[in-house]
Amino acid sequence: MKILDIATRPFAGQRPGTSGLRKKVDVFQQPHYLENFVQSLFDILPDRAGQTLVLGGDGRFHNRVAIQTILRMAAANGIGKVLVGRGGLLSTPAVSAVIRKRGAYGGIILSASHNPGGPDGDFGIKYNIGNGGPAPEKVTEAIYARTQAIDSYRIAGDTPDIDIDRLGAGSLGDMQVEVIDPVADYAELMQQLFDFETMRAWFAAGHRMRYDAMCAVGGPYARAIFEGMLGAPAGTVVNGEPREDFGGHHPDPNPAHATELIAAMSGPAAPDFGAASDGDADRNMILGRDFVVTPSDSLAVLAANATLVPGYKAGLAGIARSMPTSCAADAVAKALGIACFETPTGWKFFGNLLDAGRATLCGEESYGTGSSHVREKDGLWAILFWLNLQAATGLSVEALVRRHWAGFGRHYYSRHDWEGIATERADALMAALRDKLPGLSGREFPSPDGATLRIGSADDFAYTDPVDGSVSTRQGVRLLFEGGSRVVFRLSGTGTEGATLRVYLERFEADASRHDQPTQQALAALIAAAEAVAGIRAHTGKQAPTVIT
Ligand code: VG1
Ligand code: CO
Repeated sequence: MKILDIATRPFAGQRPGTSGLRKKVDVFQQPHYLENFVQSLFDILPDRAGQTLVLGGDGRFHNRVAIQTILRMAAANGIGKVLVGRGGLLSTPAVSAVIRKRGAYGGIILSASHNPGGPDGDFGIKYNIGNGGPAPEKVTEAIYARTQAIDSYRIAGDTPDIDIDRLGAGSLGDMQVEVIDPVADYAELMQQLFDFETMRAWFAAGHRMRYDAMCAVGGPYARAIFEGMLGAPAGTVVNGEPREDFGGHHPDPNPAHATELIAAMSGPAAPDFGAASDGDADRNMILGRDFVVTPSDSLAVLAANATLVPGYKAGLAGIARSMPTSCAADAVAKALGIACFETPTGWKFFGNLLDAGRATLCGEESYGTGSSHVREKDGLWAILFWLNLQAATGLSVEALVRRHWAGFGRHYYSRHDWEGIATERADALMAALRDKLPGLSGREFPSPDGATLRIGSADDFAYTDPVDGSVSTRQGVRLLFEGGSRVVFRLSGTGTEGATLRVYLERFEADASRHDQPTQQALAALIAAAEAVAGIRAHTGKQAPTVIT
């Protein structure tokens, strides 16, 4: 086996964002680009020799090519064994589950998550560590630093492609390659957590569900679990075949992009339960008939009812949510007498809390929910949790949420995304906001119900990890209003075109007679206050948000 040393300076050189390195496919197709990132990763793993890695992706365009390259590089870098998902497929939560179950050293996931795929779409790569979770900042920073300095990489030359479509063991030089069933370990874990009998009975009694895989990697998992193990009728899973371009879908499970599912869930003939997941199946959207659940509410409802599910019947150690996620979960934690942690955006910040046993459930407003069963957010897991709750209580999705609001109050919530802003303009907006921070507390805004909306305090969120003490600053500008309303501004770290400004809006309403307002109307005064403070239109030159969820 020949080791090629390429002497040209490669150029990954891009700071990994919220979740790994994400770029347009043609950027990844440049000579040495992927190789630079992968060699930089191997270089910062000094004890990699002989170790086992897990490798798979969401099946998007370039997945198969990248897998062969990574296998050759792993062999040349002394990796002992690679477990590859058949067809190159593994969802993000499945990688996490496989790493943990098999005691692997780490894993490489090929995905740009909910970003569109295909030759003109996006590609991405992320590294997970031995606990099954995303590499923490010190690891991603080390990879980045290494990409700036390396001038060669190691790759096994002259080897035929590994057949990744057939299960079983093989080798590449001295390295073992085992092609594994992408679903088996994951499905087994789900059976340990949820009451499959009760859920089977729910389907047998005639209840109906529609799960939209959006032509992404969730399909094979959903087919095996819902239609296979739980006896849901064939056709419960739609768009279930993973496609390289996601069938032209934007595999982002939210009301703006999953329009087909929203339509199918409306009207008296709609199924009882609707759900979708994203490109790499770590996100989830939950729907009832004519009813959409916000991700922040979803986390709170799961937490409040967790003991109905076998895997959580002993109760929760704590809850963790990302800072922009609504405070609905905090209300549940308070009632349960457990801690609620507030972390920066990105799943990697939950890892230490989960490892230390201080949090059991975690969630983000961006359609991400998960628990201590793996170290990633987990789309199918969240959907099974909701299914288990419906089957155990006999209540519909809407009834579960309404009962929750009646008990805990309602946190109206929305996120406004302003996409495709010129980077300098977005940076200028954030810089201006940060400059204004000291003068913001006490500022008042009109509110339609006559009560004045008043900023109690404003800051730029900083987080000190309660487990290892590491500090992350500049995680989003927060306007904290008296009475609990909040507006948060931050720039996306996952986009590939210009900048995206995310504006997160939240208002608490205790009064049950006021739980039926349209969300945007309930948040109108806050939306106006956000514009008044940040001058979004003037800064961006845009008139309206691109996506409202
Ligand atoms: C977005 C979400 C964040 C999520 C991240 C990765 O990041 O807001 O909550 O953790 O995507 O999710 P950003 O920086 O664009 O706001 V995934 O499904 O893309 O791995
Ligand atoms: Co994702």
